[in-house]
Amino acid sequence: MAHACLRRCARPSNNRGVTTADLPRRIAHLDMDAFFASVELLRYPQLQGLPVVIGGRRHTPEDEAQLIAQWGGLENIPLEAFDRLGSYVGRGVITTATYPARKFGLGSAMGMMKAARLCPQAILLPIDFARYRSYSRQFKAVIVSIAPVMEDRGVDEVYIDFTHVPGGQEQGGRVLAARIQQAIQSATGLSCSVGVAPNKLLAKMASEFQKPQGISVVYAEDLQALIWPLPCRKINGIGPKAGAKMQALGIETIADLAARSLPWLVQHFGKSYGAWLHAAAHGQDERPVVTESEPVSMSRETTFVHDLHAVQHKAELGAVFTRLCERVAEDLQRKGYAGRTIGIKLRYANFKSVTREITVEQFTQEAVTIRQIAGQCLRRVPLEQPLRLLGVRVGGLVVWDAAQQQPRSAEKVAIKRHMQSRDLLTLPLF
Ligand code: TTP
Ligand code: MG
Ligand code: MG
Repeated sequence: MAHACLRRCARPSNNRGVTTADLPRRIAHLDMDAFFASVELLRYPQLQGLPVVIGGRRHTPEDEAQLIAQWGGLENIPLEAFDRLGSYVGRGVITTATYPARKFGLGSAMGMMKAARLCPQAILLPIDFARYRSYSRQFKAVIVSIAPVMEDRGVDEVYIDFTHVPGGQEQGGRVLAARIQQAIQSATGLSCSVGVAPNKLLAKMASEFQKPQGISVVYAEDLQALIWPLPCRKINGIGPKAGAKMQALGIETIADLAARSLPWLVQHFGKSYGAWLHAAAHGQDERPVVTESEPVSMSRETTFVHDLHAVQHKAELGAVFTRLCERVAEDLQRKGYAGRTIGIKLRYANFKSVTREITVEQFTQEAVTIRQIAGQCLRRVPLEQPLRLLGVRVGGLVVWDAAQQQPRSAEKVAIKRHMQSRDLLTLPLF
């Protein structure tokens, strides 16, 4: 099984702090409501309003085909025919639960056996990641068609810079938030919650205030009334460990944290985390919304059907190796990149992995050059043991001007990015 991999690094938009037009910065955090479960309910509308959890098995196309053949459509499956949590035996955890299931105390990451004790009648649906990813792409495409400065934060959430978007300043951003909410609802049938605030930190907290289907607007002057009463753990960046330490130090709420001096926080939490805690407790966060990412490396790897030995299967391995280099070169050329750090990855039959890389003077996107340098890497690893996986990677990428055989100028890169983002806007949603 061969697959391609693209590693990316973030590139910030240039909207930092107050903008050139002196509009106050308005940043939204949008998070889908009970995401995996809501996507499932689109195909099983008969489960609306019921406690439903997603977890355990994987949904397969074969299962689905069989159910459709049996019932003439997924929407026709009677409630009695669905699996119930009470009959689950195993070590699986819940990915998410519908809001009716949350009334029983069910939620993400809870063991299913424990959840079954709390709500045995809850309906249990298998997981279908491909479908959630597809809906994830759809709702994000809706957002960028309305507000183009969007930062992808995972399968069901994004930050959006509202500052310069029509409606983004009206009622603190509520008008634009409602427009986006409706557009997502009509394109996908899914609901979401939005928080709008002066920065990402506060927006992230605000999006949780009125879930599901909520819009919460926070202004800088709301800090004391809306943010300070919350427990410290509500700050994205204060995890279980830091939270426990704070509790031991008598700090429960964000107000308690804000009451501590900067030197005190630095003394107890270290220089950089202490300083960050101080700023966060005072609602300060200058992070820009990161709209695009540039790949830092591209790679191809393959897991062999049977383990291969370097001597015994020399010809076969060599052919696979060359093919991997060609595939990486094709990826680079198609996407317009070149790199000068060439690396390999091997996994032995005992699952131990090794990597080697060599950085050369000249950037390349040519299969022959990649093959030659990757070959040098290969000579630097032990090859006594049989191999189960082989991979080739090109890193240290730059946007490459193939005609001039040199990296593109910053200006041309900016234009290329602009064209790419325009393409995104014209993509069909489905
Ligand atoms: P969340 O946004 O945390 O949760 P949610 O969308 O289900 O519910 P809410 O309305 O509170 O936002 O996570 C998004 C999806 O990520 C969620 O539907 C399932 C998945 N997920 C897991 O698989 N495991 C987890 O522990 C969490 C937190 C989420
Ligand atoms: Mg969510
Ligand atoms: Mg989320």
